Amino acid sequence: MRRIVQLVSLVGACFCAAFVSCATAESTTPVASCEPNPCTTLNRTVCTLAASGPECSCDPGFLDDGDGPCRLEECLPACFVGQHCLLGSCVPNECPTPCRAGEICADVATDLCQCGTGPACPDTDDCTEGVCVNECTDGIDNDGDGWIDAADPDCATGGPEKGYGTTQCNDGIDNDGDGWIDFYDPDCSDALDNNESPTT
Ligand SMILES: [Ca+2]
Ligand SMILES: [Ca+2]
Ligand SMILES: [Ca+2]
Ligand SMILES: [Ca+2]
Repeated sequence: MRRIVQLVSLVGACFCAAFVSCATAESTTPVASCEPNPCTTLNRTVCTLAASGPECSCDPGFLDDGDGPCRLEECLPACFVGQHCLLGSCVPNECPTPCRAGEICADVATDLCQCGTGPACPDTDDCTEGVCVNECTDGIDNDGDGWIDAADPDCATGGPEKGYGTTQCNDGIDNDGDGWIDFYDPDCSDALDNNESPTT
């Protein structure tokens, strides 16, 4: 046994065996936990547990460009309202309550949506290129029922265009089987017409 211990000592290695004490083994074993957090370098305190042990990465808002300390993230030119800087690029904010199509999340903390530089649009309006446009004056069939703006019965009640109604000429069905539906059926005089069949 003495000869074995001497051999280990000669090669300068440390073999942990049942009959050999290995006082330095514990001190060279990687810390296998992020608790407590071993990452204490300024702006680099995010700990991730990898196979080789904890790895430290930059705090949110800081970048590791491979050239020394984590540096403050910045986007040049500065991001527009409704965006934030992420890994050097401007990306859209996402509010807790998703903003409507065309609107931007101006402030995540207060869940604030905007249409362009103005406030969020009322339900009757769409945000189009940063401007609130009333669905009943935009010249668009917003609900896809074929009837546009004033011709859509939904606009008679203030809008927005909400979809099909109950009359034969606004129900999405080819009631008379001639291949034409609602607005596209020449037998429909308007959306409130309740007879899609030809009149004789
Ligand atoms: Ca419309
Ligand atoms: Ca419509
Ligand atoms: Ca119909
Ligand atoms: Ca028809």
